[in-house]
Amino acid sequence: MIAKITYRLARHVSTEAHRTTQVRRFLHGAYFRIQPSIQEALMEGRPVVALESTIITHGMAYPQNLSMAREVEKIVMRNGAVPATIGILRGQIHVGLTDEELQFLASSKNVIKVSRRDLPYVLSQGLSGGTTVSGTMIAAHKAGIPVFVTGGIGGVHRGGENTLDVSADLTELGRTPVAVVSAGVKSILDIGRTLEYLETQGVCVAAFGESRMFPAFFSSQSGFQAPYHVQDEEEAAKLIASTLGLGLSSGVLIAVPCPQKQAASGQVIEDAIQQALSEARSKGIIGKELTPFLLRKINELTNGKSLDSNLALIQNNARVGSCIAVALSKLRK
Ligand code: PSU
Ligand code: MN
Repeated sequence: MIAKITYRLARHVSTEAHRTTQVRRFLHGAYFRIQPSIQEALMEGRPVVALESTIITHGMAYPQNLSMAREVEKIVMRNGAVPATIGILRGQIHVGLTDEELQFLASSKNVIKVSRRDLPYVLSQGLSGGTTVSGTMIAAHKAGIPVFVTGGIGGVHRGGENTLDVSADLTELGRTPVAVVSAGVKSILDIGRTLEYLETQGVCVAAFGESRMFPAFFSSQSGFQAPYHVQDEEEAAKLIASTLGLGLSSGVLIAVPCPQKQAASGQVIEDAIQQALSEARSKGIIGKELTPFLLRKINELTNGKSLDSNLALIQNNARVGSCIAVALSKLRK
């Protein structure tokens, strides 16, 4: 009996090994490249933080997008982790970008915003693009990076109960075991329905720090409570470790409230959001163009105030996310 089980196990392991070899071949082949320094860090069990690139290609204008991307990488390094900015160049997913590659993505006008559904087309056509939270989670998971930092994730758009405009970020969180550290979701979205949908998708959502409130990006108060709450990076790391340890296929959302100073400009930005939303409606802007349109418009209407807050938030998330990655790597040793 035991021999039979051992045999089955051995067969399973060897099929697994074969599959792993094949996957590796694929990973290092035409479609996927991990920067050697990042690969090394991963093999040594050092903390790595994944970073997205739609925020660079479609979330902010040049050259602020470039300085933001460079600064965020520096913050990750200063906090003891290795940054892995993820993007697509000429049909190949890159985990880790050189400064030249960052410059290219930041300054190109015709790169694509790439979520899960866009990946096959962009890769097969040899195109370049910025990966959204959804696209970046897929790449981070394939590379073996469990912690990913961004500004805000996509969600259920206002009116989404009729338009069905629900970001692929939410379904990705339901199917890919990566922890996303963000400042919650912007109030350009329907925050209540976004939280409901995350529950349906089986995503464990936790507010980070003192407050139990789910933050709304520019404001630390969304009016909604987060289902769970972690005090510090150690508790956050334990939460991620239990997800990975159980082999759950779903991800975790850690929502970090914005620093107090940024929350002050919250009302100004809230008014701009209302105006941007009504402009998007009257212009008939839908689909993947909607989020970039709203972000651009809000920045214009607030004379760059929203961009300043955006930058401060991302930097804060990068610091918190790196500390979580460091704490997680200690737990796994
Ligand atoms: N929210 C922001 N800034 C951003 C995005 C969202 O405040 O840059 C980007 C992220 O890359 C996110 C994507 O994954 O937009 C979501 O787009 P959509 O709503 O089309 O799913
Ligand atoms: Mn959408």
